[in-house]
Amino acid sequence: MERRKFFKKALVVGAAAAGSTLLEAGTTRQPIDNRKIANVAFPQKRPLITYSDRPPLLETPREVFTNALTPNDQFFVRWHMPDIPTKLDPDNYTISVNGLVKKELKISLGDLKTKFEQVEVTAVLQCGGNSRSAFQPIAGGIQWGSGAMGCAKWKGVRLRDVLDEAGLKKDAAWIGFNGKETAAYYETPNFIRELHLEELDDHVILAYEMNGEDLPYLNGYPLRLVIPGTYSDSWVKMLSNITVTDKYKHLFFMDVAYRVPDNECECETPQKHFQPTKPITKMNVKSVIGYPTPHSVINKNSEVVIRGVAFDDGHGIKKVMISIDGGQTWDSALLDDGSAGRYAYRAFRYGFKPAKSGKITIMAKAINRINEEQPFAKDIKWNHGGYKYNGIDTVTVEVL
Ligand SMILES: Nc1nc2c(c(=O)[nH]1)N[C@H]1C(S)=C(S)[C@@H](COP(=O)(O)O)O[C@H]1N2
Ligand SMILES: [Mo]
Repeated sequence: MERRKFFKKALVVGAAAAGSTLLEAGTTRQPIDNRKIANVAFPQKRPLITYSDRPPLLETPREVFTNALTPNDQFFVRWHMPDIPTKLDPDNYTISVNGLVKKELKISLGDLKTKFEQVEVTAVLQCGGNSRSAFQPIAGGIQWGSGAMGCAKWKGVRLRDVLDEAGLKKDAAWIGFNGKETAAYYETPNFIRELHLEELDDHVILAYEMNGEDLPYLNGYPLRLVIPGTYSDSWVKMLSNITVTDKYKHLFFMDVAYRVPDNECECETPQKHFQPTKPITKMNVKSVIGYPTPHSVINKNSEVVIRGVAFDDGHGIKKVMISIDGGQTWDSALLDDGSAGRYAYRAFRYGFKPAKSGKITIMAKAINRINEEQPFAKDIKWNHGGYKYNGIDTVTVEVL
């Protein structure tokens, strides 16, 4: 029971990324829903919105979010380094657990699958920079639309069980997770994230399966960290080692990227950077409309069923409100039964018949069990990294 104390409920994870690096420079702003599906083939992926092919930066198109689970071959992809190891032999793959542990471990995939309890969790994986392109004025980083997210059923073993097997030494406080890929230039740091022991709970798993299949290569085959309720920037993919330390190590991806102002509104002005900053951790409440999209063909007097997904950090979604008149009046959508659990997408639907032709503006606003709700886009608080955008989702579509 002692160790339970380590795994207190609050998850605080860092975020990462974008703010900086080589890959993000030079991205241009494109309006949401008007991006290119590139003709580059990526292994195990159907065509996705492509920001870069090296490293792969692939976004899921909006229409996929009519489903409560995101298919593996349409799941978004984000890597920081251009070189991702390609020769991964599952039979010889091991992760090491070292540092302030009583017994150093080298665990094979086979050991993970047979010597530990197997657990499953359905959870949303969302980049902290998802929907960044909606920030006004433009915020730095990849100009993601709303598809830098997905929801999958993850299977693996509890991180806690693995750490227990190694046995933590008295001063253990931080856990570093290192991905297998290395940087192309020696100035570029490896992708390592650190979490404090107190940020971890029993829901945190080392996952080798996603929606009943091996993890796709680009989503971190053969093993990744899954931290339900938190932004995915710390869900380290293609895990190579777990290192336990007593002190926080200063690392690029912890200290520079994936941070927001450490003030009440987590906001700042484009003119001035607020200090200090803090890592982005728990996800805020959000919804995305999957149908209709701006490209949908909708006929007057036809039965239209608006569909989409809503989620938060695990409090759970209570309600999704829909407006078909640009936010003047609102009505409740029907929600799915919620049986996928509190970290999963809650799918919603709302039927209506457009009575006249012309443009209509459809909006979705999710409200969670502690009555947090999505703000109107005009009330969104701005930050330099363009993190945590959760404005009321809006789709304008032409009725013919
Ligand atoms: N090893 C490794 N893990 C990583 C990253 C990375 O660059 N390398 N990027 C992180 C970020 S910023 C995000 S948003 C998610 C993306 O996960 P996905 O590609 O499976 O969608 O992986 C995280 N884990
Ligand atoms: Mo990310």
